[in-house]
Amino acid sequence: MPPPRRHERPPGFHYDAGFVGPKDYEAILAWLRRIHPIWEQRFSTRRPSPAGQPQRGLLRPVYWLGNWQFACLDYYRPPEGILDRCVQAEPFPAVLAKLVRRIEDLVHRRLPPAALPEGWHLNTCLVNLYGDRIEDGKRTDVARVGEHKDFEPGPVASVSVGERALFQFVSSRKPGSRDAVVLQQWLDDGSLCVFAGNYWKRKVFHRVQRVDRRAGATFPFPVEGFVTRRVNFTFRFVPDEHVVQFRDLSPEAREDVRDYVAELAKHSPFFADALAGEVRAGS
Ligand SMILES: O=C(O)CCC(=O)C(=O)O
Repeated sequence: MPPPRRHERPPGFHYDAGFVGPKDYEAILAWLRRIHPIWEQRFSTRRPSPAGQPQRGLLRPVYWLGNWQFACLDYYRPPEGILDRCVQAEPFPAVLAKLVRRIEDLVHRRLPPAALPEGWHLNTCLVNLYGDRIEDGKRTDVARVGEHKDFEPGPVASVSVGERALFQFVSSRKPGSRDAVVLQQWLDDGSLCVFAGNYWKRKVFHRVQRVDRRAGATFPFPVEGFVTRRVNFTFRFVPDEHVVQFRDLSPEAREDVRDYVAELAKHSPFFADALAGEVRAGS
């Protein structure tokens, strides 16, 4: 698939380098200082991994809002993968709720109603930490994400803080392939990027190729063995009926994620209550 020329770029991509104003930026930093992101394993530690896919840790610590899609439950992938995947999580803090309202207004202004799935609203947020992993005193840059698609229906919006990142859309899944790049955009500190529609969501893949170090940005997360220099918030839509409370997961899925929920519960009243809810329900 040859890259589209600029004037014939399919609609549905929007970038705003200065989306987050200074007050909101400060409020985001204040909120980030309160959370405790976690490291997840890609697959369940209790069931065998899929054939040919060895167990591995994710490249970066994460935090989710609205609902948590634990990697070991394999993310939300309609039409088949919708049950037992999206676990109710903390609501958005005020500053992110405010940004989400602005993004939803922008999307409604720019896209015809027919381009949005029924009930579309941004109720899910993945907070990705990018930086260096430190293991046995050795520092490794793991600030990237390979080619993938986001399967939640409708537009996806991403807000970035910290060092800028090279974000690319590619037409093939060949790792690192350069000639497959159909669009690239540096995602600046405080920027918004929205992508929507068949071409950007379904036809091509997206990836984060690398993250700069020029600004010397770092975030003081209490995550052992990791130095963060960029944080990305990816907002998505999961139909509300597919989000379940922890206690309502199947027994098998609950076993898979209970240790993560217990870890989150150490610092989050929301997850402490979710854990207690399981006991209250006697399940
Ligand atoms: O960090 C980014 O800019 C993109 C993250 C991403 O691709 C994802 O969360 O699916």
